[in-house]
This record gives sequence, C-alpha cells and structure tokens, in this order.
Amino acid sequence: MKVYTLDEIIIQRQSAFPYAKGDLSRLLMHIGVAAKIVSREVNKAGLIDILGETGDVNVQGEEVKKLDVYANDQFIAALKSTGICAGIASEENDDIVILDDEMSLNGKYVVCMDPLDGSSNIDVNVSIGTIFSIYRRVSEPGKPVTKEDFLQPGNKQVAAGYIIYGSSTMLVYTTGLGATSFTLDPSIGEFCLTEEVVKTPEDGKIYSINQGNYFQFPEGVRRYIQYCQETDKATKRPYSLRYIGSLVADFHRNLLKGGIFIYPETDKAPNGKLRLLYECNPIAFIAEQAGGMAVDGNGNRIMDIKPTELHQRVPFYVGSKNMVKKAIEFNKEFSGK
Ligand code: AHM
Ligand code: MG
Repeated sequence: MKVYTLDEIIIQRQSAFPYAKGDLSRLLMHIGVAAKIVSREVNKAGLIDILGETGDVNVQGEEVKKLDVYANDQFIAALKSTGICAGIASEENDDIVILDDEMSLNGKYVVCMDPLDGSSNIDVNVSIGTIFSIYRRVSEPGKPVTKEDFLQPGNKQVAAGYIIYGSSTMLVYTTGLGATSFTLDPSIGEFCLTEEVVKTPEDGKIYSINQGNYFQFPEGVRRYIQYCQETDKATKRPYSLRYIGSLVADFHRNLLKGGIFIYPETDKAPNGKLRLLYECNPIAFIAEQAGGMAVDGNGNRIMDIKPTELHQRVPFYVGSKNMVKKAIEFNKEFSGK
C-alpha cells in the first residue's frame, strides 16, 4: 500500500490553493517539521530535565513550563526560516512578533498560534497540542506587519490546523477544501496520510465541559448539562462526559466520535477562557470543514467575529452540528440570549 506523506499531499494540492505560488505549501511543510521536533521533545519529556516551570509568568498570568517556551521557539524559528511569514501572534508573546529580515518583511502571510496548548497536562503525560492559523497579511509587504494583520475574522483564514501529541502524534489541517489528518510514523519521521477527508458525525454521545464550574455557568448551559444527563433511548441519552483539559485532545476525540465541547463564560472568566485568534478560530475552521459547527454562547459563528485584541477570549461551543444547535437552544430559552 502506498503511503502518502504530508509533504506529498501538500504539493499535490498546491494547484487548488487560491494563491498557488507554493508559498503556503512551504509554510505548511515548515510547520510540519517544527511539529516533529516538538513531538520528539514531548515524547522524551519524562526522561530529561525539561519538565517543570521556568518560573516566568506568561501574558495570561499563567506559569510557563519549559516545554511551552521550547515549542514557541521552535515554531517561531520554523516560520522565520520560510521567509514568507512576516509575523506571528503567539499565546506565549504579549505582543506580535515582527519578522523583519529582508525576506520575511516581504512575506505575504502571518500566523497565529498556540505553540503548546493544554500546558497543565505536560507534567502528567496527558495529551497536549499545537494550534495554528494562517492569514494573508492586509498591510503592505516590505513593511513590518501591524496588529491589524492579525485582527482579521476567522473567515479570512487561508489555512489552519492542529497537532495532537497523544498516544501517537497527529496533524490535522485544512485550507478550506476539507479537513485532512496525518499520523506521525516515528520510524520514518514522516506524517503519513490517515484520513483524506475527515468528517464528523452530526450527532454524538459525548459532552466535554469543565463541570467543576457548574455553578458558575449560565442557566442555559446548566440546563443543557441536565439534558445530556437525562435518560432517553431515542436520543441515546445519557451522554458520556469526557474532559481532558487539553482543547486539542478534547476536540480531536469529539471530531472523530461525535460530541460537543463547551467552554462557556463563568464568573471567573466572563468571556470564557479560550482565545479567539489562536485557539477558537483554527479549531472552528477544522470543525466546519469536517461538517461540524462552532459558535459563541449566543449562537454567533466564531469565524465571523471581528477581533479587537490579540489575546481576546470568547465563549466556545464546538462540535457535532445537532448538539451545538441544541446547546444554543437552551441558552436562548434559559440564559436570555
Ligand atoms: P492553556 O492554553 O494555558 O493550555 O489553556 C487552555 C486550555 C485548553 O486546552 C483547555 O480546553 C482549557 O484550558 C481547560 O481549562 P480548564 O482547566 O479551566 O477546564
Ligand atoms: Mg492554549
């Protein structure tokens, strides 16, 4: 059986890209290389002195683990070496990273990323991930990128994807022509095609939410949780609760099996916890391409939100279409939305 690698598939599809000069292909391939390097480090995290905190606090006020910094550095270096990425917005950097060498200044693309998502799971050998989103810059090439290049709605994404460092390492990406998944074969060091067209079920039996925050959730979400827990043979309820605490891992499982992931607003996080630019938008793009849905608590499409801040947060409802619609119905009825 012929094995197709990530690079082969990217090249094969190049002609279908809207701006087919090979630039986007190069960018995606470099992301694939950085992912392999990060995967290698994640896999030996328990063996070497890379675990633990650096002692720094990131822009969100959270502790930074060494592997977060490592992943951030790797992805920035990989994007810089493409010469076509003019700037980066990362969860780990307060401000945008301007790539100002001569080649990069003329780059047409900018990248938003969460280099290592689910950081609280690094120390405990639980799946973590990388999330990325690619846009064409809106500022003039040849000049340093500005914040405006990054504050574009998700519907302007040219490509997006994630890497999950789990029992195996997988990469899922889209350029708007469906979602495709690859699995890293460590013996040959290549991401091998797993599913050319990833499709998510329209209904599912899994709900994923941090139920510990139950009493902080809006009434509609609490009622939806009760709905998930009720017994009803026709709709295969009760559903199973599955929550890893790594967005990529929770989303990936639900994508394949059918399910809903919700991170709503809470008393502690009035806009939810997850970040629009580099967590919600890329995941929403993959979800929609797979036939799923991604909205905020009011049912507004995530990818149509015009961002105003780099690290903006948004309540996030994503997954199987019918489940997301149901959750929003409950919000409309009980949360006054
Ligand atoms: P991080 O970017 O600091 O890792 O935080 C994001 C993570 C997501 O992966 C996950 O969905 C969420 O935080 C879990 O948060 P909580 O522990 O509040 O349930
Ligand atoms: Mg994150």
